[in-house]
Amino acid sequence: MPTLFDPTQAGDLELANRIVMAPLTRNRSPNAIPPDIAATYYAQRASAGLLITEATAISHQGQGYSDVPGLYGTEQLDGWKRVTEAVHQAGGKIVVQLWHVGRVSHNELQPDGGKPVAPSAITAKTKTVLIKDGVPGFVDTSEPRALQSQELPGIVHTYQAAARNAVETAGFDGVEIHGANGYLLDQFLKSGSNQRTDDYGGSIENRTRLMLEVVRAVTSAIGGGRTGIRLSPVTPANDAFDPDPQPLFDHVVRQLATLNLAYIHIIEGATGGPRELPERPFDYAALKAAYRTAGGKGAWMVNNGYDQALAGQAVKEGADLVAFGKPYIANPDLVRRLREGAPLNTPDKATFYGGGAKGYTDYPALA
Ligand code: 8OZ
Repeated sequence: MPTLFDPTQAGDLELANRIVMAPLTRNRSPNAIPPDIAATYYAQRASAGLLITEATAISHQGQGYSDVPGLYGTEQLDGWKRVTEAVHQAGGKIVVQLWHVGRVSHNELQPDGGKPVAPSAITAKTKTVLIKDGVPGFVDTSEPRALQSQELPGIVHTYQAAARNAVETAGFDGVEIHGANGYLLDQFLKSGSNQRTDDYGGSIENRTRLMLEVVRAVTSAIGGGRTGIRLSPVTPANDAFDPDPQPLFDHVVRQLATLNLAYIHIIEGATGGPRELPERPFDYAALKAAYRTAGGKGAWMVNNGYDQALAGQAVKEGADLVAFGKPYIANPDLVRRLREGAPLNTPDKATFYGGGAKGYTDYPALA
């Protein structure tokens, strides 16, 4: 019986253990360029089997928060190159999370101050982070405009270009497509945000179309074995809602099963919150069974609120990888701490979003 600490394979990625650093937004990348200390931050955490970067915008249009990084400019790719080199030097593996926020944005963050884009012109009841004079603050997201169907191939192409640049130029081991948490691809999946009447709205097949086009474009550029995807069937994050998530997500994973992905990353329950939502029931075992029955061979990665005991149990019950979020903010040597049953440092919420080294690279490892 494998444990959390045994090596494994996810597609083409050979991982030293089954502990993953979840993607964590940190808002420390002015002009969308990862700072030099990002290399230190990620390298400090390189004993994880896999590091997933913070969500990283594939285009200016895909930006929704102040000071989050991108993958669409030379200096951004150079910044990431410094990160991947430091992580590889420390013996780690790192993939970048490809992000288009869709409607979860603000005019001030968009090209020419324009409207954010979305499946439908429905404002998300959520907030984004704007940093003014160095001080982060939460503001309402702006009213979006509905994407025209002829704009969608350009977005698919942008995901593909970002994936290619990530691997070929920035030196990443692969990519994770951000299909979760109420951002663009999740907005298309769920009928609460998608009221389109073209081929990208209405039926489950239609709402799934954009995500699958993106996955196919990315895998054709860099290979399925270096591509993962993150999904959040029931999270209320960013006003995401679908009245009938089980058949929707069972369909999504059955379709993904044919694309030979490295891994499927599932957020169970509310992102960063309760694992069980009585008002939004969901059968995760059935989801995994749908994927395996359809021939899916990718690693099954679970996330949300895991501690040592719950993670050990998940691996016993057949999870291949367990992603830890907040514990990784405060514990660069989380793998060692979990293995030794050592106490964990407590993350400081005040320094999650924005700032510099404090609360970023200064959490102590065990002596
Ligand atoms: C926290 C703050 C801003 C963005 C996500 C990318 O939830 C995020 C995010 C999280 O996936």
